Amino acid sequence: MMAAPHRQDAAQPMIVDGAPAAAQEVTVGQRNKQFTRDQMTLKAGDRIKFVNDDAVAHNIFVTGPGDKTRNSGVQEPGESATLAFDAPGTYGVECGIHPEMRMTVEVK
Ligand SMILES: [Cu+2]
Repeated sequence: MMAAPHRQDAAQPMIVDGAPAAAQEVTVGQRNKQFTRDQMTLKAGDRIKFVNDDAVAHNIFVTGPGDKTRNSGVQEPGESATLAFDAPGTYGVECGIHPEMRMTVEVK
């Protein structure tokens, strides 16, 4: 049995079993012209912080679901870009500068 939701205001996120429905942020590196992960599963609302650990500039280009695309712009060495994944679905992530850099993000 789940505990009854503690609800003070309908606009507040519901708290179930005492755990806040907080979004998580995970870090993925860009190193040697590769992402440090090639696949990742997230919950809706989670974020990925992409950190450029390389000596060259990178970029984050995200496709899907649907026609939605996002582009982080250029990340110089040492810079990061944080993107939220709000809608469930399968996302393709690549570097617009090095198209061989790819990862897949599954959002549940
Ligand atoms: Cu790149």
